[in-house]
Amino acid sequence: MTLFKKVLIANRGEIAVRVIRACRELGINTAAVYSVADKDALHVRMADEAVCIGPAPSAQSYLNIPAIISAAEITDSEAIHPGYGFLSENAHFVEACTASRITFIGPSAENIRSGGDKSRARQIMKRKGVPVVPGSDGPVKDEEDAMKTAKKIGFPVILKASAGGGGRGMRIVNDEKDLPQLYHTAQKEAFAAFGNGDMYIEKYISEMRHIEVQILADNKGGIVYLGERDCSIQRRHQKLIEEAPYIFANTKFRKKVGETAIKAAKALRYRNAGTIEFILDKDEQIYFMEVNTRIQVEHPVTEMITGFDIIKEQIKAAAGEILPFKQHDVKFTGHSIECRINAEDPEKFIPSPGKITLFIPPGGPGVRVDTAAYSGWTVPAHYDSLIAKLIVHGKDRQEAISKMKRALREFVIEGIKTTIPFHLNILDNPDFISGNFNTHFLEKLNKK
Ligand code: MV4
Repeated sequence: MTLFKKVLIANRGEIAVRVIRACRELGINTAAVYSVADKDALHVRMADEAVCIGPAPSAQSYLNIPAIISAAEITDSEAIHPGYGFLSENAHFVEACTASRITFIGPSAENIRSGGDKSRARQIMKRKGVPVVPGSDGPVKDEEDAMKTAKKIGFPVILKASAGGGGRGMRIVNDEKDLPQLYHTAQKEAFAAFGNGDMYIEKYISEMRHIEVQILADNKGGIVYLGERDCSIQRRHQKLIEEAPYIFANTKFRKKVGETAIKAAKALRYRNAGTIEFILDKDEQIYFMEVNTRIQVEHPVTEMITGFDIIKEQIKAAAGEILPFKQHDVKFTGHSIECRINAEDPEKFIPSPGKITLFIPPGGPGVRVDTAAYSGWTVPAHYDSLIAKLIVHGKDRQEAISKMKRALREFVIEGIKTTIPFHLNILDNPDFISGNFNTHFLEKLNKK
């Protein structure tokens, strides 16, 4: 089986660098794209060639489908890796690639549509016997329908936008009398953000952990799970710390959630890498929440405990190779944690772009840094503030925490503010250390 001769990377920052590295190891040439604001970016230097695709605003560059397809054509790229964000979950983009006979390295357009329509994904899962939280069967018709469903499942409920993401169009309703108002504001918000006001309802699970399963599928029906991640440490729907495995997972739990994820993926005839997100309630019951049809920021923690290179596997699967291993070949070793380091004020969480005057990343045993930053580079204000992912691997969780603290202290980033002090604080928190946390950990921390 021959892989691609050249892959175009339709992204920037650490994920573009990560994909270039995977291509290099596979002997594939790379073409980068960049905006005017990224002319000095590391991904541009690292790729074999680079094409400027437009001005700084992403709508005119990294989201510009004709510019990216043209860049693939002029560089003779056979495939495009979209990374995460930007065009990674855009079904039209997948179709534009196919129309230009370029392979999209990722799931099918149909997979992306199913994942993006959250009420439909939920409905499909319910019908296929994948556990879902009690709630509506698909979207609700109107406010009256919403009320009827809410009364049936009982308050509190959570209203969610079918096209939702990042918490927009989402409202918790504790009392029946608040539903009409909250339904209308949530729907308005959803319509403004996504151009789609479809809403669905679920029973609100107040004490949940966010557990997700990495899956990998070839184009011939082969599929494996690479274990779960705990992504409960989040703030305003932005994950800040992720780890694998889930601290309280035993072999039986891993098999149950893994096989449930495969059932969910099979229901969608899923291809390539993806993630099935679950709610884990206080009684350790799992419920399907969403499917993420892209490589995720936190994929490295899974790579660290399984030894697989998920990006390389994505590329091989997209080239038509069948999965080179079976479920029983997937072994889980030790514990991995990732801290997302953002160019932000660690107290106010507001962006802190600017010139990095000194950048000295940590190293040593069990430490991995995925970044596109370097000394003298200016963090542009136009994009996401993620500037580095610090990932550690230890024999157990305790060793991973010690390594993370050591590595965070070693990390030198001067000239801008970063979230390193925030992470050091969390790693000393007794509830974090004992594993006594859920998705509301950071909100509660601020109230103490
Ligand atoms: C939930 C939930 C409780 N019950 N669903 C979904 C998207 C993700 N970003 C947050 N989501 C949640 N879905 C049910 N059925 C709790 C959350 C949730 C949350 C909700 C409101 C405010 C803050 C939150 C933080 C984490 C998780």
